[in-house]
Formats: sequence, C-alpha cells, structure tokens
Amino acid sequence: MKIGIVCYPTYGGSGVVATELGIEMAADGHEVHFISYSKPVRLNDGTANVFYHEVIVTVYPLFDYSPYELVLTSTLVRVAKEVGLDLLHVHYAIPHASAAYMAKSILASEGITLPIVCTLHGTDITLVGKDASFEPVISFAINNSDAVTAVSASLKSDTLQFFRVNTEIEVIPNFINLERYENPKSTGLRKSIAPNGEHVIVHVSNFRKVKRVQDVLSIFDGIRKEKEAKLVLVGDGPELYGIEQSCKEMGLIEDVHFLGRQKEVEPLLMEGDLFILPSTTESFGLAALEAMAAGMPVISTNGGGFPEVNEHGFSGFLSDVGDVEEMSSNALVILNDLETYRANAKIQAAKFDIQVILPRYTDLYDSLLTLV
Ligand code: GMT
Repeated sequence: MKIGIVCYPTYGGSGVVATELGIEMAADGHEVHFISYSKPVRLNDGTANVFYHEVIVTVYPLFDYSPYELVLTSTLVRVAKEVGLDLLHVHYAIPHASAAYMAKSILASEGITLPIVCTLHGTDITLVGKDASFEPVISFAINNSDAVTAVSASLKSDTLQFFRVNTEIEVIPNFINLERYENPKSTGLRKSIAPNGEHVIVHVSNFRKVKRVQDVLSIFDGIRKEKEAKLVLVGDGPELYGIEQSCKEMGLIEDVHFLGRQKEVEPLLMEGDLFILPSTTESFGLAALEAMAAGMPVISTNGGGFPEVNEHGFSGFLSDVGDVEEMSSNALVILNDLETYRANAKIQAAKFDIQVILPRYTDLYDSLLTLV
C-alpha cells in the first residue's frame, strides 16, 4: 500500500503518533510518504520505505499571511499523482483535513480516487477547532473524510458535542512501541542528579497553559516535604520562563533540572520514578503513556481521556484539576510502594502496545481500499 501521512512535524503528540504509525507501517512493508513543512522530529533519515515531501511556502510581500493550506493542497495533489498514493491519512484536523478534502476534489476532477482518513488528536477539537472562526470548515472536513478516528472515547464525545458531525468516528487509541523500552541506553541522568538515592520526578510537555506546569512545581514541593527528590522538566514552550522564575521564588531551583527539548525521550523516562501530568485536559495524554511504558506510575488529572489511559489506584492516581494537595499525597502513596506501581504502570502500558493497535489502522485502511 502507498500511504500519504500529513502531520505537524514538531514535538507535539499528534506529530509523534503520526510519525510512529508511519514508521511501523513502513516496517510492515508499506510505502509511506510524509508530507509536512519540515521533517517530523522523530523521523530518522534512511528509514526503509519512508519518504519525505516538504511543503515549501514562498513568502510574498503581498500576503500578510502565507497561504500554507493552499500550498499543502497542491503538494498533496502532486505527491498523490507522482507516487500513486492509495490513501491519505491526515493527523490533526486544522488545516490538514480541509486541505485533504480540497486535494481529493482536485484529484477526483482528474479521475483519480484518493480516500482520506482523518485522525482527531485533541486541541484541534477541544481548544482551537471549536472556535467559531474554524468550526464550519472543521465540521465540513470531518463529515467529508472517508474515515474519521479519535484517539479516545472522550475526544469522540467532545467532537460530537462541539461539531455538527454526521459521520461515524472510530476510537483508535494512541500507542507505544514497548520494544523501545526493553534495552535502554543509560543517560547517566539519575546518577548525576540523584546520587544519594533521591526520587526522580519527571514532567514532559510543550509548556503551554493547558499543561499547568505550575501545579507540577506545587506537587513536587509537597513531595519534598516528606521525601528527598529531584524534578526533571523536559520540553519547552511559552510558560517555561515563568516556571523558572517560580522555581527560584519557591526555593526549588537547586532541585529542578531543565532538559529542554529532547529528540529521544525513552532513555530519559527510564531514569525516572514518577511522572506528573496535571493538565487542564488531555484528549489522551501520550506523554503519560510513554512514562508508563518506561515503568513510571502517573499522577494526572481526571478530565478528558486520562481515565482511559491512567487507571486510578493501579498505574497511578487521578485528581481534580488543581487539587495539588491530593496529587502530592497520592504521589507519596506511590513512592512508598514504588515497585508495585512501577510494575502496574508497565502492565497498563502494554494495553496500548503497537502490536495491539496497529492492526486497527491496517483494517481501517483495507476497508477503505476495498471500496475504491
Ligand atoms: O498536547 C498538546 O498540546 C499537543 C497536542 C498535539 O496535537 O500534538 O496533543 C494532543 O494530541 C496528543 C496525541 O494524540 C494527545 O496525546 C494529547 O493529549 C493531545 N493534547 C491535548 O488534548 C491537550
């Protein structure tokens, strides 16, 4: 099968899921063509059966806003014809789903059929997409995709609530490749930051408001009242500077380590004891799943798709948004019985192994191709 994948190339979860899916499909013998404005961060050069096509937007002084969606559409049409794509899978509705619809229509006018799969990831529905300035286009693009998937039941329900959807949405959860967590290279992180057996607490995000990184600091502060611990913050984003300031004001700065963006997170996660993700909402919380795969139990909030990923009292604990006291005391429960929760986290992660989830996508692709 020749599969086109459109995604954001950055560190966000939707781009990660799209890239990992493409890599697995390629490993299964399919030809996979990534189409984006920059090479996806988790895509390594020289991966067999994988190709990358860049969307190059020329900047004209006439335009205040460069028309990315139009250039993406033209690139999709060109790539589909040049390589003979069998189907196109777009990740994140804005603007990928509408660009795909337009490309499909152009191709249809030339007698070429290109089925479209659209995967909804989260903020394209819960934050950005439902804005009135996007809603009619998103509703239309969802309804006119040949198949629509959502990464959690919660996201499916949000989509049905916010958009005028009259098409079936299939829930296919995000996944991880557990093999990657089997033989980790040591980064030496634990040895260097926690040489006296301190607990290593980890948070990974894009440091946007929705991640509530300030709560991570408060929870860490609560943990430190009872246990020696270090906090590792991975990623960067708009809130990072303020978080650094807060660390200083709260007297935490000596025990907080900022690692910035990391291309390969698995080896780092393997060095941690406990993961904290206190977001206002997460459609899924891929970072929490990756943490569990590395054997880290998770302290999270209880909104969105979290209850589908993190099992309360088993792989971690869920609390109301902002209830940092409860989250700190649950963190201590985990740290007092760490080996049990570590084992549970791995059991929970195994439910989302790529071997379990990949056939769901393959079946979906096959069902579309039999209709062509
Ligand atoms: O979390 C972000 O801000 C990035 C965003 C993205 O589109 O990359 O993540 C969303 O998609 C991920 C992959 O499906 C999910 O694991 C995240 O939970 C979701 N983020 C939110 O819903 C806030």
